[in-house]
Amino acid sequence: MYFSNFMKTKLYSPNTSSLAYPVGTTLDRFIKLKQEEFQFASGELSQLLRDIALAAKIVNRETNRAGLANIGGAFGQTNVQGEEQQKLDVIANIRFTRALTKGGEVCAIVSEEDDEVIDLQNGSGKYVVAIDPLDGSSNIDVNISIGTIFSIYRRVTPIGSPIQPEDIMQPGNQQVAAGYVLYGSSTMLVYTTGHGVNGFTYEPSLGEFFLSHQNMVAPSDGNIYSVNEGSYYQFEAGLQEYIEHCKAKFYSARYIGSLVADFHRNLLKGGIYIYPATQKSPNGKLRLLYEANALSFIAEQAGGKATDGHGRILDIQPTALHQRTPLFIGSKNMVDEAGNFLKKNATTVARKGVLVQ
Ligand code: FDP
Repeated sequence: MYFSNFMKTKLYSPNTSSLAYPVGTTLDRFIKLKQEEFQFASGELSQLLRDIALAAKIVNRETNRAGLANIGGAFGQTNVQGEEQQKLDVIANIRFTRALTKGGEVCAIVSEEDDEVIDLQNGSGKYVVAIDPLDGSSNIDVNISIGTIFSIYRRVTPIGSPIQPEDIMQPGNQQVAAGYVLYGSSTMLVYTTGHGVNGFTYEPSLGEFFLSHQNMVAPSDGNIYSVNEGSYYQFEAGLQEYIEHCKAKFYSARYIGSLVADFHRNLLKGGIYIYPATQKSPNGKLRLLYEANALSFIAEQAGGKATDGHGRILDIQPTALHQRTPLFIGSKNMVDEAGNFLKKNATTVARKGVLVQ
């Protein structure tokens, strides 16, 4: 009896999906195995993903010691090489730009930290990267999770010719890969190449990302809503109604104020993240090219949804480099429901009557 119970609990039951990529699969190996699945893949995208992972490890290291650097008073001063010590978001920008430049696969970078496109003058680079090197930067000083968000596009003009606006201003539905790094209680890299979403957890003592979340799937429903309710009176009527609806259903309010962290939690647990149009920011706050597009691609690949409250984020044709967009993202049914509230109340005046579109 004891033996058979023991056997019941201890018997190894093979999980066929995890057999393909067993525990212990490093990001490098995973990328290589995936590359072999695509006919004619040249390996450049794989190398580009590795470059990003390498920069992420360095930023992870810098993030972990940022507090100490502050205590030591080194920040804002010069280091031994006489270089100015810089804030973490600037450091992250330098790390990623350097990795992407040296890698050789990229011809241009759009970064939150740079006003203009960085033209790498790389005749052989066929990819364009849009990146927010360190998102949620207002959380750095208080030890709360922050992230990196990236989108990868194939340039549309011939390789070797000068970069053109159409190489840069591509809608999100043209992304060939996108991902984020979450510097949280553990550091994770999550990415998609349009064939599902996979997550890797960083093992600092080994210096490797290991596959930990294979084929991530966003629950189609959830009970978490994430929005800065401090701006409630600046929201349009439909959104105010939707928030009341969330409360009436006893949903949990969870808002870190760090997009990657809020998005990641809702992706795993089911929920909706909203950064809407407000009176202060009529186009929302988040940037289309290097925040909304990447996370929307991931959300859709995981079975979730992303809109600007009305239409699909990935179909927005960008018109400006640092363009903003409202963002409703997460569990599909929740995003649909929020959209229905907006539609239904489009003509209703918001409580306190501040924002009517
Ligand atoms: P931050 O300004 O700290 O960089 O991307 C901008 C962002 O953070 C998001 O990460 C975050 O979700 C949002 O802004 C928070 O904005 P509010 O303070 O207006 O809620």
